[in-house]
Amino acid sequence: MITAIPEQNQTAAKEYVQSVYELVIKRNPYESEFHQAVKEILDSLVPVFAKHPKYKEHGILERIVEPERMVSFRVPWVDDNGKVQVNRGFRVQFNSAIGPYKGGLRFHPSVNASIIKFLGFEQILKNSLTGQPIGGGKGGSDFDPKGKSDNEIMRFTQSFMTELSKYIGPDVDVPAGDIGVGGREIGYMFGQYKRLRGGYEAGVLTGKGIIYGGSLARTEATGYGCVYFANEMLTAKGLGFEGSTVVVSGSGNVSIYAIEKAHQLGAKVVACSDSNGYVYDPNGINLETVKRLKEVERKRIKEYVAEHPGAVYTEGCDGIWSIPCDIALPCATQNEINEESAKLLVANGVKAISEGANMPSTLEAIDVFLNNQVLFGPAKAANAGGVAVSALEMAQNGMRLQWTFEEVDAKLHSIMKNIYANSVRAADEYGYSGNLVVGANIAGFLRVADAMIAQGVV
Ligand code: NDP
Ligand code: 2IT
Repeated sequence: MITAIPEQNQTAAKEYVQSVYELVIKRNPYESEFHQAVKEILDSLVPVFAKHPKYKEHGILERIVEPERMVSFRVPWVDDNGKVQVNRGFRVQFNSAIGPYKGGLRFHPSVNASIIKFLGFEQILKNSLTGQPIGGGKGGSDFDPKGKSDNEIMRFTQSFMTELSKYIGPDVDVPAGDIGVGGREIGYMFGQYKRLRGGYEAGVLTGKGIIYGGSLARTEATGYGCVYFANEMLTAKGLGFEGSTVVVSGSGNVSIYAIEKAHQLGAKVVACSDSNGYVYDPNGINLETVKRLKEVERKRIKEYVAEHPGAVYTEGCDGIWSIPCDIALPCATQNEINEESAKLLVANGVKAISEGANMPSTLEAIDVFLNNQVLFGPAKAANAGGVAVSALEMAQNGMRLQWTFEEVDAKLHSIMKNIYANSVRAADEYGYSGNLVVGANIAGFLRVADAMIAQGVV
């Protein structure tokens, strides 16, 4: 039910939220990605603070923007030439109001405190939206896995885990994968953690291999979930994937399974990319080729065209958004769609965007989509399927049993439907019908905020 909120409450809430945002900038200078994530969320929460003064009285905003803990550590390792290398490791334990810290680890040269904090901050509300008992965390390193041998990856991950192990545990903090961290890296980290602990704590990491405690459908979960979410938005408008043209950026874990599910639903995915460039295949992307090139051979997406002569490779990433499509699934990295790309997508008739990556659209790009009535599924809702199945992996580990692929997939599907329904409901209730950015932020926030109030000032 929409209840009218007095004008002066709105103004006061706006000023309050702005003052907390300014505090964040002052306290965390130069952290532009973190500022961006905080701005998007805080602006959405104005109607909540206008309606419910209790959240201000309990200092929820001031507390939620400050991580409970953040560690940064040295990761020394020796490369194949016998040379000592030093990387920097991070873990932010942002919020544990509704469960142990939960969130991925990213290995990419761009990783710094700002990127880890933006991801950790987003993760608080994303995890809350899943309805599962998981708090928000994130970590990673500026280590670049590209071009490294298997042995180098193992030595690095063992060194990384030697320090990280001091801060994590199945009831404390449960990392998983993200960019540059997949099954191989999780396996090496799990082995090292087990050796250090002297016990088999299966629930300490998720995304594990199926034979040693992993969940079926975790590999597929983020990509499938992103498509399930898009499908909810589309069917509500009488649209769907069947017969549509889709563009998916990236060609990693999230992209591959987004492409797979889009194909299963009868769409044609015509393009995908990596950090060097993109391929356009008017016949539809051959997913078996992409899987082999990326998951097995760890090659560049450019190699695709050698096997598919009808396809064209273009150097550079931005151009992928100039390809006309009905549905766009950005699944690579943050800020990959700027205002200009968003305008191009709109001009070419895009109907829906579902964000598989974290914060792939700039704030200006989001405005373009919302102002042009494009269906827009924000990352923390649309890509929550990965962490949701991670929480199902934790549950299976706790029970020492394994569900079938179909069981996990059915639970994932229903979680994505619930996230959509709850985001729609929150947007309606606070007077922002159709705006899932506001809806997802409010629905995610309320659960965490109420738990924080119940637990006192900690
Ligand atoms: P992967 O490492 O498997 O794949 C990442 C893909 O994105 C690769 O194709 C990579 O290209 C491309 N990419 C990475 N960095 C850049 C960059 N700076 N510019 C352009 N392209 C880039 O990672 P994931 O698929 O796991 O993650 C993709 C996105 O999804 C990230 O934003 C991540 O945070 C998010 N996400 C992941 C979840 C998961 O379960 N894995 C869950 C929820 C969100 P290249 O190979 O050239 O580096
Ligand atoms: O951004 C994310 O939600 C992830 N990388 C997945 C986190 C997880 O714990 O599965």
